[in-house]
Amino acid sequence: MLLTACRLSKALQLTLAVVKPDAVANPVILEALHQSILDNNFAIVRLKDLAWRRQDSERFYAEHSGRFFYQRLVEFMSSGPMRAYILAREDAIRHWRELMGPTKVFRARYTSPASLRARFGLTDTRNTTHGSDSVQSAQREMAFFFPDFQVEEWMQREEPAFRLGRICYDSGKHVHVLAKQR
Ligand code: 3AN
Repeated sequence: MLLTACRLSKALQLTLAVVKPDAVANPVILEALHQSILDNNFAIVRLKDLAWRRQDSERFYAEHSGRFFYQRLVEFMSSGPMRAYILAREDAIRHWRELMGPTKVFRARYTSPASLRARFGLTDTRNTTHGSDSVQSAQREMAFFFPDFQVEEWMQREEPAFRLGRICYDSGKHVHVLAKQR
């Protein structure tokens, strides 16, 4: 599949997206989320299925350690398998957060009924997806989940081809690859 709609002059942005354990536990929801990523013109640069130990969860959410929901959050995020993505798109961070919808599921259902959290979220903790909220957090979070991924190298070597739509979707690996690689 060529991303022909994405012939852009502005450099693509990368973001880290996570499908949380509540959604991975339901194969129909996991598939619907994956399809939403494709339908919303994100290119899938990396995909990884993984599970966290409690200490991974505590480290990732250290900034929330004083909050009332922290214990609940770290337990939940280490309670089962997750799926992490590196996504590329123009303004990927903003677009992915818009697609997710507000943190609180009740609010999401009210203000953004088509969002992922409105459609699939269960509670404010079990709210289906995560997305980086700034360029800095995207850098940190991509390194956390994909320590071998080199952002600068990808921007130099692959971003131009991704931006020009010279990619195709590998339906076996569920990621986009440079068209010449196939
Ligand atoms: P977001 O994921 O929308 O950027 P953050 O960064 O404020 O929201 O919160 C991180 C995670 O902490 C949320 N995705 C959610 O799982 C959990 N969380 C945030 N606020 C609450 C809350 N009021 N009650 C329960 N869990 C919450």
